[in-house]
Amino acid sequence: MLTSPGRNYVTLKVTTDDGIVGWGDATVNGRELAVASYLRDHIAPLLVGLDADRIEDTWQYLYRGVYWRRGPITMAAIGAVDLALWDIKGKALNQPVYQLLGGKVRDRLLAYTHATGWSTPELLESVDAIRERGFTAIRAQSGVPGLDSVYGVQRHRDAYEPASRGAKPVVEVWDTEAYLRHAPVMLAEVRDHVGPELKLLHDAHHRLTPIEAARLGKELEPLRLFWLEDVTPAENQQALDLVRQHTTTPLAIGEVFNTIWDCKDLIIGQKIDYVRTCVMHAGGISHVRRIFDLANLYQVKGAPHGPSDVSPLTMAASVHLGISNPAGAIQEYMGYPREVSEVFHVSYELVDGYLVPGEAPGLGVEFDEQAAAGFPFESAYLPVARDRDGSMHDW
Ligand code: GCO
Ligand code: MG
Repeated sequence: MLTSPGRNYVTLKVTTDDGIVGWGDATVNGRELAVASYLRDHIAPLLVGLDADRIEDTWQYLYRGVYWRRGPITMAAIGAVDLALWDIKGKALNQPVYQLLGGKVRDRLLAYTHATGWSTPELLESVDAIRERGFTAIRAQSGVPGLDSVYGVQRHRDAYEPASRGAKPVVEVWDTEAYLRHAPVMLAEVRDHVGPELKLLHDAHHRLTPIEAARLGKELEPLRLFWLEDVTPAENQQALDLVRQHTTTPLAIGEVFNTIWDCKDLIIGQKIDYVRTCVMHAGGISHVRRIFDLANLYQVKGAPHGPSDVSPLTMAASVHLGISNPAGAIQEYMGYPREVSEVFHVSYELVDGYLVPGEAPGLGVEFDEQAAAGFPFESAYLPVARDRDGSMHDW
């Protein structure tokens, strides 16, 4: 089902013969209809008659049994089925999913959220407000002098949403040099303001070349960032060799990856410190726990993507995995538009900057179909970025 409580979500409902309902998230921001069609037209007919108990076999059937493997749409669709089947198994056994994954290895899962301000004073205000909510890990993003729009910040607004409604993507103008002049100064002011203890994160959103990324990482070393995220476009993994040669700033990458094959070389080669693969976008709990287990061998930590554009069902799955897997280090918790809580009733909780899964059976998130119908889907896109000369840049 497609619904738009403040932003678009795709939700999968799986019902067993004995009436147990499992919910899965299948949201791919700006490509919602493609994944909805993949589920409705290509997966739903295959699920009829399968045994809902056989989560792993269903995963293998939908992944290995299909010639055209991988990719964001396919893997999100498989992820949605996987989430729904874990939800069903938990409900059938009357246990929260983290128990089925082996129980807790930590009492609570560290969370970080986004501070955003167009100017540095606005950003510092946002940082202070977030600290007051108890967070000890914060991602800081600001505007860049000379640019009208920048990833992670909304001018004249204190909330940020990456997608905007409309039939076409908004075009943003990007200037890497302006960003590289400003980001170190802005982050130094944040570090000065918060002192040494706060875990400070920053996202470069795939925009830099390897040498630009190396320079930024080196310049930021004195600020002791918790991590610097997505410095270069994720496809070119060799870029990280060069970045690593020049900086000890910890690197996080992986929100656009969708299988273990996308991150195994980075993990084994120890080219990253945090793997950010999203629990739903990479085939669900059944697959991402394998990524976590591989990462754990190499002291790489799991830090799943958790923006507002994956639904609370994915957030819950991340919390169940993170609390029960040794690799689970930190969870992104961007937060949701207000209306989301009318549609998704969650049992996980955010307490003093940490997430806890709650004891409801399954994933612990109920989807209110009636409420969802009150928020019809509206086409929305992520922006695109162009350089000052008009050529496309990585957004
Ligand atoms: C993050 C991400 C997101 C993405 C968004 C795209 O670190 O949370 O970079 O903000 O831009 O998920 O849909
Ligand atoms: Mg990111």
